[in-house]
Amino acid sequence: MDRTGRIIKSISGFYDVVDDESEEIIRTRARGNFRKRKIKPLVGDKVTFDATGDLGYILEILPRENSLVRPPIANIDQAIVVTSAAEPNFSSNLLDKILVNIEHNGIEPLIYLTKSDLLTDDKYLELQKVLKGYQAAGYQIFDDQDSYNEEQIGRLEATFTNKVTVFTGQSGAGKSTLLNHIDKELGLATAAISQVLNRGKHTTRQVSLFNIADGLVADTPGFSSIDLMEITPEELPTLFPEFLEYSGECQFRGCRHVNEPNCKVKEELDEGNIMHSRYDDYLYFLNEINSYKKRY
Ligand SMILES: Nc1nc2c(ncn2[C@@H]2O[C@H](COP(=O)(O)OP(=O)(O)OP(=O)(O)O)[C@@H](O)[C@H]2O)c(=O)[nH]1
Ligand SMILES: [Mg+2]
Ligand SMILES: [Zn+2]
Repeated sequence: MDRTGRIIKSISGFYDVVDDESEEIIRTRARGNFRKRKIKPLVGDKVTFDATGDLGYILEILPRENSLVRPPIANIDQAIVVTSAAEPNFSSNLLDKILVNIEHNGIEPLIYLTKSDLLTDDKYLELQKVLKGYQAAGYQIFDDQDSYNEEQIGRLEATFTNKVTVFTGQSGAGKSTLLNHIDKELGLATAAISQVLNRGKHTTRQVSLFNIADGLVADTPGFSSIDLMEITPEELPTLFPEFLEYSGECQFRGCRHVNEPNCKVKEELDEGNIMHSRYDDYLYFLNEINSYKKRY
């Protein structure tokens, strides 16, 4: 009989699958007809497979709840957006872009600040105020000046239970380092960003899922930029949870909150209840998405 399991790792054409029943890890290949059908198995995929010999074969990929392109992973419940205060410097534009992409896929984002030990106390307090704005917008934040504060790490770990969690964010933000602090046995490779820039490649090269705190947690390769190719101008305002809170009170249904009269979102912006940096990024992304349309 076919067995079922989940892909936890992909290494040059092979997929390691954990059997749902025995919890045994079996190395498999994808059936030849996947390529013909242009289907590529992803880490996180639930599959049926057959393993009579040394090597198993993935027979079928079960329907995906969701999937991300960057990082490539499927069936995720929540994303920890690892955001560095320095090296690389904090960028609200990049953070907002990452959040919009995650929201687009119906995944819950949490924001975890790293490297604020490299800031002066004044700069840290300034950044903390910005992050409190994200908290008010509806995001859970982890912003201790010591990224590895035990109480905070415990609070993060408690969110992993019975979920699939992906660590994502810029290359060098500290995803693998944070995971090594959570589970001392992982021993994931990490590197200072000066070395990464010299080598011109990312330290983590593949997506892998680990068992932590009764959940599955993925380390992934970071990125330096992402795009908004999959998002339409109509969808964009719905990916800012704090806009959604007020958009029902805009005069026009489908209000884009740009130049429309009696726009509640713009009123709340003027009242200081919506962050200017988030609204500015919204306009910036809207412009970017409209410019893709012109090109294609
Ligand atoms: N001072 C300080 N350094 C940190 C902190 N977190 C990570 N680092 C350092 O930042 C560098 C990059 O960390 P990594 O964990 O390799 O970053 P990554 O996000 O996994 O990077 P990729 O795998 O390329 O995506 C390492 O030298 C870490 O020691 C922090 O909170 N404070
Ligand atoms: Mg890494
Ligand atoms: Zn509006």
